[in-house]
Amino acid sequence: MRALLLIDIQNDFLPGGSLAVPGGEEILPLVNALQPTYELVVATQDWHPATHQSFASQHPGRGPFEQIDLHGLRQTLWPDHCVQTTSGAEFSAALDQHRIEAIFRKGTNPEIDSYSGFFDNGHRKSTGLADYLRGRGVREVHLAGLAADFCVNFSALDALREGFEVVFLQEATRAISPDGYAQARQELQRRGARFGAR
Ligand code: VGL
Ligand code: ZN
Repeated sequence: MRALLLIDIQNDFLPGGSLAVPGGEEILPLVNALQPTYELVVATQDWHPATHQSFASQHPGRGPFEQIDLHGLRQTLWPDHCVQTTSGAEFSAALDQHRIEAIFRKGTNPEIDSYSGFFDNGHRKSTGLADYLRGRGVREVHLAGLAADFCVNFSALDALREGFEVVFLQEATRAISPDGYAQARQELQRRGARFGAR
């Protein structure tokens, strides 16, 4: 069976948010229209403590979008975003939530970032999402949400690694960087992800 994964459709990634993805709000009508066509809808939620080390604010002298080494991993520094229990971390009020059966939170460990809904960026800890999906009989995962070049991309890569068929719903995502997205797309296609509408 097929599941729809809604990645990080949260206020901070939408207009007025601290890390707004260009055009992010444009996906909402499509995401809502798609949901009833899937047997299972699952969401991820970026959920950082205020001291998360991916925040530029935690590194004096550094600014957002600079790169640093964080415990051996390359880390892009971000504006503070999706801080636990703040309105920026909430799902968009325009997102229909009534069909979402489970929410997987990520990015809770302040020392490591977590773009994928399946694992942290070092693949050290699983969120349990892959086992949950398998337990529900899912074989095919369709992805939508924000941002195409970060959390949707890394979730798609991990879904492939976990052996799921992967469909990247490109009309239902938007990217932070067009170049980053073009590269991500090539790699995903090389690994067998399909792109397009459902
Ligand atoms: C994301 C950057 C930092 C995303 C999350 O959801 O794509 N990007 N945290
Ligand atoms: Zn984040």
